[in-house]
Order: sequence, then C-alpha cells, then structure tokens
Amino acid sequence: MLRRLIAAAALLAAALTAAPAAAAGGPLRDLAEARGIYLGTAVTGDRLTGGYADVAADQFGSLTPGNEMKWDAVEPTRGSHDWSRADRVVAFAEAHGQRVRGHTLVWHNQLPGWLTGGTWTADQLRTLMTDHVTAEAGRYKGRVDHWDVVNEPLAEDGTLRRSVFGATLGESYIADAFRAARAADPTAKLYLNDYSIEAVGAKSDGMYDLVKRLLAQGVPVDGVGFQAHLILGQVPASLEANLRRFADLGVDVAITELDVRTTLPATAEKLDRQKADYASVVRACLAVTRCAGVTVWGFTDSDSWIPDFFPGQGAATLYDEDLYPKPAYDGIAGALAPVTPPAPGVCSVTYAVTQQWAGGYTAQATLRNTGTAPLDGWTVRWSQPAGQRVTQAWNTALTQSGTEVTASHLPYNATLPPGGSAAFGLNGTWSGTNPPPTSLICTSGT
Ligand code: G2I
Repeated sequence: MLRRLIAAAALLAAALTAAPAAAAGGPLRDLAEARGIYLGTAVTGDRLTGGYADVAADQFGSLTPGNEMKWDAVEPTRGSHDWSRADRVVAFAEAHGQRVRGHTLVWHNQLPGWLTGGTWTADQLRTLMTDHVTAEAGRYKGRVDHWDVVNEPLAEDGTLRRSVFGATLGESYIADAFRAARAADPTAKLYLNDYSIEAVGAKSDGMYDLVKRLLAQGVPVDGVGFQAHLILGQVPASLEANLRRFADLGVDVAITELDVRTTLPATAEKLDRQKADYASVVRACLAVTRCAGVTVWGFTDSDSWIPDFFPGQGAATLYDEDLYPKPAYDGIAGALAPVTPPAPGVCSVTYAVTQQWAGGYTAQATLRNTGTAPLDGWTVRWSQPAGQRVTQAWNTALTQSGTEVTASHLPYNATLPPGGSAAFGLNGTWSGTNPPPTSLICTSGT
C-alpha cells in the first residue's frame, strides 16, 4: 500500500511539473542524489557546447564518453596515444561537479585498425591488452569513478564470446584486464558490462556464474553494468530480482546504457509508454541497495545510436531532437521524486534547509493538518542518510538515534484545527553532503 502511495505521489508530482528543468524540486541529478543514486548520461564530446552542454551539465551527475575512451579513439596508431577527446569529456565533467564512467577498456568493437589488422600470438595479444589497460586507467587515475573494464564478454547463450580476446586468450583475459586496471587506478570501481542481461535468463545466468568464478579467484570485480538497450513496452519483469541476485554476490550493480527504442513515428501513446518504461527501470535501481545509479545512452534523440543501427526505429531518449524534454523525462523525475508520503487525510509535512554553511545548517519543517478533524498531537519522523546530526531544535521535542530523527509536538502546538499548521526548526551539522531526508512522515496522536 505504502509503495502504491509513493508511486501515486510521484506520478502526481510528475504530472504537476510544467517546467521539467525544475521538476519536483530540482534537476534530475539532484533528485537522484537525494535518493542515493546517480543519474548519468553518455555524451558526444564534440557536442559539449551551447544547449547540449547546458542540459548535460544541469541534469546529469555522471558522464560517460560515448566513444572517446574506446581503444580506436585513444590509440589510433600503435604506441601513439591521442587523449584529447577523452580529456575534453573528463575536464567538462570535473568543471561541472560530475562523476565519470569510463567506457571502455577492453571490447571487441571499435578497436584500432593496427590491432585488428595484425597477427598476434596469444602472449602478444595479452600484453597489448594489459598495456592498453595500464595506460588508459593510469592516465585517468583518481578521476574516473567507474570503469567498464571489460565490455560485452558474453555470447547470447551466456558462454564466453568468441571475440578476438575470448577466442585467443580464453576467459583468463578478463581476470588479467581487471588486475591491470586495479593496479593502474586502485580507487576506481571496476565493472563488467553487457547487454541482454537485464532479465533472468541464459545470458544473465552466464554473467552470474562468471562473476562468481572471478570473485572466487580473487579478481577485483566491483560491479556489473546492465546496459539496458530496451524495446518499448519490454522492461523485463525480472529486472529488479536480477539486479538483486547479483548484488547478493557482493558486487555493485548499475544500469549503464539505458534507452527505450520504438518504431517511428513516435505517437503520444508510445511516448507515454516510454515514460512508464524509463520510470520502472529507475524504480528497479532504487529498490536495490547496491544499485549505484542509472546512465542513459545519450539524452537527446539527435544523439542516439538507434536510428543508425535499427532503421525505422528511434525516439529512444529523454529529449527530442530540439532538446525539448519528452514524457520520459517526467517518468524519471517522478520515479526519483522525494519520498514524502503524507499520511492520507491526516497530516502532511514539508522540510527545507533554509541556511547552510561549511559544516552546519538550519532547517525548517512545517506540519499541516490535512484532515477534517482537529489533530490532537503529532510526531514527524525522518531519516538523515548522510550522517547529519541535529544539535538544537525549537518548537518541538526532538530526539535523534543514529540516522533516525523523531520530532513531536510541545504542549502549546499539540492541537491543530483542520487546515492548521505548526512550524518547527533545527540546527544541525553535516560533512560531505547534506541531502534532504530520505523519508519524511507525520503521524497524529499524543
Ligand atoms: O551500440 C550501442 C552501444 C552498445 N554498448 C557499448 C557501447 O559502446 C555502444 O555505443 C555505441 C555508440 O553509441 C555509437 O556512437 O557504439 C557504436 C559502435 O560500436 C557507436 O557507433 C559508432 C559508429 O558505428 C561509427 O560509424 C562512428 O564513427 O560511432 C562512431 C563515432 O561516432
């Protein structure tokens, strides 16, 4: 029931959103952060100016270079690196307080011609691969939050893909790539990334078994990326359970390349369905504690790989070709809306930080009697996920236990007529970040 209320509140918040950039209290990146995940996008580095750059910076907390970090881009000639396009995306992210998902160190596509055109012994190929991982992960040491160390290692049936790496080196290339990445950048989270592993099935079973084997060998796998290149109306019902079973192995999970393609033209009905699809993927991530975040594979239909690869299909992203937000934007904003379900018909409560300074803040909460009878006493509860401590409160009797805060009425503001409200305030300390409460509820009674 509570879940349904939350979903209803989220949809309502989305429906009321006229200006998406200010949706539900903030841009997507802030909404996501307040819910404990990041919302990222793939970008095309050459396009990071003007309106495209504004949306990329304002709405997303993480950037993935769509092509700029691939092997063919960074080492077009053997032994001679060109980091300029990758550097540009990383610098842009740093200038806008964004994380970077590095994509990708070892993949069978977009390899340089000198590599695919050469003839290599297994030893030579292994050394070329680990040298490449060492050079690239080393170059961005400390600046990349997640690396897709190995991309798309599996065939459709869940066995090892017979790529140049798989066929020549066998499964051991994966362990070698991860170990080289860990040595080159000890703080980056190292991911295996693949597509068509979103549902429980043969391919995701293969990935599950692979991760288990790698962990058993002490290979530093920190996470599994689920690309999620989805077809309209086909978000797998088992997505959440699938994410959870991987998390239960002791790795993080993330949605890394989300898009939802449809046949063209995209009608209003299809875009509504797409909105629901985007929202349900975000909700699946939110439901799994170890889900680090969701990345969309391009945020505008003018920068999507779909029309080139699937003729007759497209409209797969959140913004149209003119950078106007589509219903899918509201779907994500709604799914990420703050969890503040009012007790229906009894009371509602709002919370806002009114002042913040290094290490400290002041917040104000207002409780309102939304029922038809007088409220005889009230209690407001919330949780402060980032270790904030309340040091002082007024107009309420407040206690804190760990991250949980309870604020109750005092004799003089216990009784509220229908429509009446009571405000109370507090001072607190914070460090790192000061996100809003992750849950905020009021109850009536003494
Ligand atoms: O194919 C979709 C994605 C599947 N998972 C791995 C991702 O890395 C992959 O991304 C796409 C890029 O979004 C495309 O932009 O990978 C494609 C190629 O594997 C990229 O397409 C290529 C075109 O095929 C080239 O003609 C073009 O020169 O992009 C290149 C750079 O614009």
